[in-house]
Amino acid sequence: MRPVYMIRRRPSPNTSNQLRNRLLFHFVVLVICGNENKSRETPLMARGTMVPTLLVLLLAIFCATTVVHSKEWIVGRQNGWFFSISNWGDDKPIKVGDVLVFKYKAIAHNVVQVSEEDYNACTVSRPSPTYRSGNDHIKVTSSGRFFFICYVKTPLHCENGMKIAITVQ
Ligand SMILES: [Cu+2]
Repeated sequence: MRPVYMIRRRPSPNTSNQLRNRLLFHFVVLVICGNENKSRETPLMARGTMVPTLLVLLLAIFCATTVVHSKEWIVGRQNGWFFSISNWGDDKPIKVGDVLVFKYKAIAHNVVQVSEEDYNACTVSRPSPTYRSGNDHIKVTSSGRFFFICYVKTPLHCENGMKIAITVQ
């Protein structure tokens, strides 16, 4: 960046006060309004838009960071939501804000969020959130233990390990 002021002559003593006042005045103007020279060099970046632009950039970075922090977990192994996966979640550091993704053949299975008792008994004893799309995205909004089973009965899939208990940190 070019220096704002170029003093070519050594000022004489009687003009030094005047010069100092001019410098002070211009310094104050620059602090309040931004760098005049710079705004002339970049006409698109009008004087006074620098601060709002920086704020928007910081906000965008903040939002991007927030998005990066939440993670999608595809529940199960290579077949997704399937039999014999009940220990899949044991070592997963699933956090509040993460998304559980249940992928399966919608005509063959479903996902029911149940209580711990129903999970252990492989039953649905009360109205429970039920997902059937075959590509269910369930966002975790609080910490604790969450229980899901497949409640399709030909034979009962839950009893063949199509059930999962997930601990959210
Ligand atoms: Cu099933």
